[in-house]
Amino acid sequence: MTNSPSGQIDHVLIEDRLFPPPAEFAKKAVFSTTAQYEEMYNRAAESPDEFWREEALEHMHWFEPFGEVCKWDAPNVEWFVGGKTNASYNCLDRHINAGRGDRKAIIWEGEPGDTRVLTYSELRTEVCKCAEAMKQLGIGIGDVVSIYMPMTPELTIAMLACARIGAVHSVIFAGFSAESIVDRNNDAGAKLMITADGLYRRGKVLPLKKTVDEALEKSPTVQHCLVLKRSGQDDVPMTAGRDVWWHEVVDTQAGELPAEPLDSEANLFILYTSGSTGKPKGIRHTTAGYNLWAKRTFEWVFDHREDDVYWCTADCGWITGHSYIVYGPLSAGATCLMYEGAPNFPEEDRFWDLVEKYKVTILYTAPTAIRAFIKWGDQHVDKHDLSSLRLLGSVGEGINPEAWMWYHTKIGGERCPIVDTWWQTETGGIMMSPLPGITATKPGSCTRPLPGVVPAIVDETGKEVDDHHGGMLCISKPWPGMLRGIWGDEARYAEQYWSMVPGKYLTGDNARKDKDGYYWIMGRIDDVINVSGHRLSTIEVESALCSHEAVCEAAVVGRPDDIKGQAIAAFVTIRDREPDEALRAELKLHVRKQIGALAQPDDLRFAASLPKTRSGKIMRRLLRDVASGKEIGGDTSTLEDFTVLAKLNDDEA
Ligand code: 6R9
Repeated sequence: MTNSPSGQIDHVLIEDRLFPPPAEFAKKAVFSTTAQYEEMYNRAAESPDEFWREEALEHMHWFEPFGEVCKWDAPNVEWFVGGKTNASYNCLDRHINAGRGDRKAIIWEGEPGDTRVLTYSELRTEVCKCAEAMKQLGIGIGDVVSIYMPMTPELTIAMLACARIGAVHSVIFAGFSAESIVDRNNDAGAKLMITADGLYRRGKVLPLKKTVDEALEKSPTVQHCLVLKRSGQDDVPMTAGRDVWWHEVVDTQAGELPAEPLDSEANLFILYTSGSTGKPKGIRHTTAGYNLWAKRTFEWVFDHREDDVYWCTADCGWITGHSYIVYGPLSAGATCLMYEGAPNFPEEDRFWDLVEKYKVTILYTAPTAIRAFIKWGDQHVDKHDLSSLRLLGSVGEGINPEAWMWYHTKIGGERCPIVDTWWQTETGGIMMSPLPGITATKPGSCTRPLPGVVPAIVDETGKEVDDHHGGMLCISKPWPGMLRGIWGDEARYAEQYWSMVPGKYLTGDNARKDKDGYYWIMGRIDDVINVSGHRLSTIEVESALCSHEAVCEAAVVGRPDDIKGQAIAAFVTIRDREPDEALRAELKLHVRKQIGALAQPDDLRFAASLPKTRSGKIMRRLLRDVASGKEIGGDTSTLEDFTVLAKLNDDEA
């Protein structure tokens, strides 16, 4: 390991296990030969206009044809210029018109165990009813609708209803506070709010409408509130003239509204994502390019087939829910399981119970969930028959090799490929991932870019760096699913993503590329730790900690140090052991053995849990403040559990 020149990162952890795709899987896969991928990748890179023209014509409905394929004037882009399409049409009518209306679209299970199945035809009827009601409430093209709902079919219905009439949805995760709703409503100028009376979470009912009422006092642009009766409490106050019940205004409609032909670049949705500091930004996605990207990446990465039962465990309040619960799978005509509640209700085996009951074939979840399952113990998994599974996916954070191995053996029975999918709210859909029929996987690597994605790793001056070290990950060419801007703040869009390396999209992540051309995400740029001039990535040190049998989760941050510049502070959660000084010393030594003295944590704290965003990402920014003894600053609106912060301050050992 050498002292790293500016911009480069020292790659320190060696992981060279290789898992070729199972032969049985490869035989029937969408991508079954490497040559097929390479041909497609090269064509997309060399003749993007021709490639995407064919893709768009084959995979979407066009009310009016587009002319130019891609109009690129960095940082502004238009795809499929002048064309008219509709995402709800592509998700519903396209299948129904092709005689596939009786296929199951959504198989839903509520937390209390109630169930509902909707075919594509039934789903369209519900979407039309909701769209008709929204129109009566004065909503039309370009109006923003905030959706704050439990994971019920009506959440998908509301999103598609917006898409049907050209309204722009802004889904707000139904765990956010009234203050967060206010910020988002006001930033977007939302005209309508859709919510429910209550939400089930671990057997309790959270009063959603109460939170919304509080928020609406400070949301002057919102004129109406449409309320779904989900939990059935009696004491839901309805404000006359503003609030209406779903069962009164939606269920009574005819359900036959044709989809509005919308411009390719019509705004489809805004999704707020936390900036590392400052206020959340509304990432803006438009219709045609996003829709095509979600559909094709879904089909490529999840190797989708007619008889699959696909389950993405995300919440629709996260981009993963948008692209891989709603727009991707439904455009592809998939049968999707949707689950409302917590993974540990009534017991820690709920997910495995669902997989067995509905014979799920494709499961897409997040490392944070996988690490929780490991902590809860194998006995919950062992009770169930998981033999229906054929493919597993991961998203949201790097998956530590140990968690990858557990997922592979315990859940996948060593027979299911794992697709570790790297992407962002901003990218609209998956950018790098194994293709399950052809890619030999390495635990912890998202492997290679999908067709249409041209990555570059650069240093702080924008120069491409030696691949084996690491640097900042950029994307060099526009792709159809890319964000079109930040709602109401185009200057911030240009500044944040396009100013540092002109002409290239800056992802904000660090990455390195290995000798096989595989990419390894090394964490956020802001998270790099500089120890005596060596720039270390958080994920590698965390993965070393996680490879110790007592460690469940680890988060590593830098804190100021007079001598080394930065010292390493680690926060770990453990299982099957009591936290004590002996374990602390053992874990520090473990990292030293795995990586080297340089990466040995100076501080190691045991924590009951780590602070995370709602989508399960560890908030290292907060831990940095804790580690350096500072007040916790910045935006904490996306923090999942505030009590975690208090607990982190008193070391438990
Ligand atoms: C889809 C989503 C984006 C950030 C991204 C990166 C991290 C996501 C990852 C991953 C390593 C993966 N991330 N997937 N890191 N490996 N497979 O998560 O979107 O919520 O916007 O987060 O998440 O740091 O930049 P979003």
